[in-house]
Amino acid sequence: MGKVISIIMGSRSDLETVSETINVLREFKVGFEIKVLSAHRTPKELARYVEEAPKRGTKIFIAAAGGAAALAGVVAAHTPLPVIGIPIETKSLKGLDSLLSTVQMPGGIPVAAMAIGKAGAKNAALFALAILGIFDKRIAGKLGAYKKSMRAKVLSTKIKL
Ligand code: RP5
Repeated sequence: MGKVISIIMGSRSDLETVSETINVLREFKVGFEIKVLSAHRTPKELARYVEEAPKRGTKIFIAAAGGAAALAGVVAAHTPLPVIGIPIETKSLKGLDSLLSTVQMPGGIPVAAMAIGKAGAKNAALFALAILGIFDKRIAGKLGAYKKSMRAKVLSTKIKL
């Protein structure tokens, strides 16, 4: 299958959050590549990377950034492939800044914006897998099993008061 998912982080400081994405992709044995590139600090290199990644096998981009988080939108501006955005939780505004910057895209340039922080990072991987699962029975089957085990875990919860 190769490295079908490309993860881009605005900064190395985003890695703690993005490790949630990586863990899920590893669990599902789906190949990915990961790169630090910023919409503001390295705009030209970002555009080049997004344009060249599909030649190496990228089918879906996941972009994680915090603050004035232009990253996912700029990635989407440079590719027709699906782009999933992770708004990183920030110290100053708790990630509301990142969320709004990621989700409020102009018509014509869609970004699938996830929740702020680690839940969003986990869901970015699961959402990418759901897209791949449309065409890949192995992934669809594993996703089904993942949800089944989550359901079983919730239903087996005992509360002792
Ligand atoms: C964003 O600015 C990055 O995605 C990161 O979340 C935030 C802060 O970056 P650093 O100053 O920690 O490098 O572009």
